[in-house]
Amino acid sequence: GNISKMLDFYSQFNPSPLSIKQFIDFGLSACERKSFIFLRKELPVRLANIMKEIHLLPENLLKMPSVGIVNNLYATSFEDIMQFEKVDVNETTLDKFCQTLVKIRNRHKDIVETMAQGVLELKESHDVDAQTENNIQYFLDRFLMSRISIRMLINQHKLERCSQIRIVYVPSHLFHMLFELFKNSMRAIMEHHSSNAEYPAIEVIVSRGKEDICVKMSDRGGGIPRSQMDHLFKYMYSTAPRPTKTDAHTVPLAGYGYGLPVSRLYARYFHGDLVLQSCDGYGTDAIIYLKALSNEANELLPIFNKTSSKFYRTQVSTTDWSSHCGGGMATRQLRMS
Ligand code: W6P
Repeated sequence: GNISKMLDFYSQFNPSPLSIKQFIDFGLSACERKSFIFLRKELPVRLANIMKEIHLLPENLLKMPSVGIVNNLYATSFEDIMQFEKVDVNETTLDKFCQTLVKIRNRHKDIVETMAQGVLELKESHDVDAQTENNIQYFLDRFLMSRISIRMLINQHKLERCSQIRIVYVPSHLFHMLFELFKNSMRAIMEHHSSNAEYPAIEVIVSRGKEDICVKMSDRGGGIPRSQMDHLFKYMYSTAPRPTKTDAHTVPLAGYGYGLPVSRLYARYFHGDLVLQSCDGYGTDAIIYLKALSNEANELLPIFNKTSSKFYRTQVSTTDWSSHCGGGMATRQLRMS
């Protein structure tokens, strides 16, 4: 119907990445009207881009009830914003728009858990092959990054309305990343030194250079085997028991094992990164890299196009190098989060 036509229309546009400098300048000028004009186009573009991508997911996953829920929530929010496509801009419009954004933000509050649930539903009902797992990893990175960016836009619009300059990403994104890293280090230390009376401290170094701000956290928690390293960032590798609903609200994504991959997305969102380096038997370094310059800190956004859709159809290549390092590490399960 009409909505799918609008989806086709808006998904043709590429999202427009903003820099932190632009977010700050937007906030300084505090022009709610300008912000509205920008968002009533940009939000549908970002929603449509990721909604198109949802439809490319493996069919088995698309059929899962939780993925259906996610799909419908996105469609509803897209329709909500369509109401503002051609309206006159006045105080009433601005008020209504703001209320709509709050409604959308609340509607999508638990969508990461719902999507994670969908992946669990798939895991429990089907054998998941490497190709499917690869697709899901690719999709979730893009889906979650899209969500981070949409929430950033909504939060910034709200702040413009309520006050002077404030920027919302630094505190909440940084909190999420540090919380996750401290949690992992602390657990590793406690498990590695369980019989000792004293635990080695976590060492944190913060540096600022011309280009980068770095936060390095070093623990002596016994480290991680090199073969396990990649798994730490895999959504499908989470093996911890399912949390209760209440847990999910007190701790960022407790139990779904999305803590590290999502933390890395927060770092990458403004062209930073999060990397781990470990010495098996000794300890682990985690480094958060952030752009020091606000004009270099641009949003990194997924774009729906031929390249992205091709990814979902491309076989994972396993044949151009010999395999097998032995040890069966790929199937050994690691408790994360
Ligand atoms: C560990 C495992 C880990 C993951 C992320 C951050 C720190 C650490 N330390 O042993």
